[in-house]
Amino acid sequence: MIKINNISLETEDLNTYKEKGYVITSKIFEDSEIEKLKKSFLRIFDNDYDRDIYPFDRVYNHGIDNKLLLKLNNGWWVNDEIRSVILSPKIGEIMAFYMETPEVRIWHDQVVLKKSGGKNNTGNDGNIGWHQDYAHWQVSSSTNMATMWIALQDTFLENGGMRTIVGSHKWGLQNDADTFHEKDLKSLENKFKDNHKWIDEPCIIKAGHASVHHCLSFHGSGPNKTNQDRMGLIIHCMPKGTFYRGRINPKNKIKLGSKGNRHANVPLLGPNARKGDLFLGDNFPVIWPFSNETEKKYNIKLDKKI
Ligand SMILES: O=C(O)CCC(=O)C(=O)O
Ligand SMILES: [Fe+2]
Repeated sequence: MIKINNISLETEDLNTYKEKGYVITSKIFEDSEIEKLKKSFLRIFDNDYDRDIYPFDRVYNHGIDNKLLLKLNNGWWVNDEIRSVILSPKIGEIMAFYMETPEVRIWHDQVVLKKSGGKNNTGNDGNIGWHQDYAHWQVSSSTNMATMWIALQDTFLENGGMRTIVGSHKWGLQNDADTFHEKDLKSLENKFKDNHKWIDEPCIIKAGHASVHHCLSFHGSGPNKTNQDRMGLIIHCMPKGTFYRGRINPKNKIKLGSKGNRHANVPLLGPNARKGDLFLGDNFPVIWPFSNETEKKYNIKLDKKI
């Protein structure tokens, strides 16, 4: 089990989140816990899993020859320490505060490791394109979803830390903004800037702290030019009542590339999934408010307030 600090939730921070579209939290994980999580990351990318289940998504490299970005969705399925973080009511309470909702469920997590590239790394391979998360999640009914990005080391521009476009969550959903996998930040900036103010601000996060960003906030990240890998544990959350919107363009054929209109979470609703179904059940755990059932159901010990 990973121990999680009790942090105080201040109105001032909520106001920052609402105004800028993101906020940096105080220290949630002590260094000892961060070290454990780093080991979990390395084990995951070594295909060393704690459970009989195997990953929801494959471990893959972005691009054809790219070994700079390693990513796995739903690390909580396969790694017990990550499971104890993702399901923790302490995380749930923080996310409930920012989404201003009485209930928080997990959409999915992401285990992301951006390899050290060294100071000569100016290439795009480790980049994550400017995108809006909700553009990838249009099957969901809620644009009030939010993400916690937990830094496992000091994270800043130089090691390819995440950057957000301040205030962009107020622009609404932009066309074709499901561009996480694109690499050319400059051309994406030109595509999305339009008449908006493009205020590119790095999320400077100390190890053990996290950022929380709104699902309509534009964000992306550049090359890691340090000699250390950059690791981030990412928790995407839904507020109370989030449901499946059904096929976005029911008349269109669903193709593998139909990105925002097609999401791997939908098959998790089962073969009878219908428009209006809540993203609920074992695949979408309720992490706030805490229920005594959770530890038994997911066979894990959680750090919780007593
Ligand atoms: O890790 C990054 O640089 C970006 C991650 C991201 O897109 C997210 O947390 O939603
Ligand atoms: Fe994102």
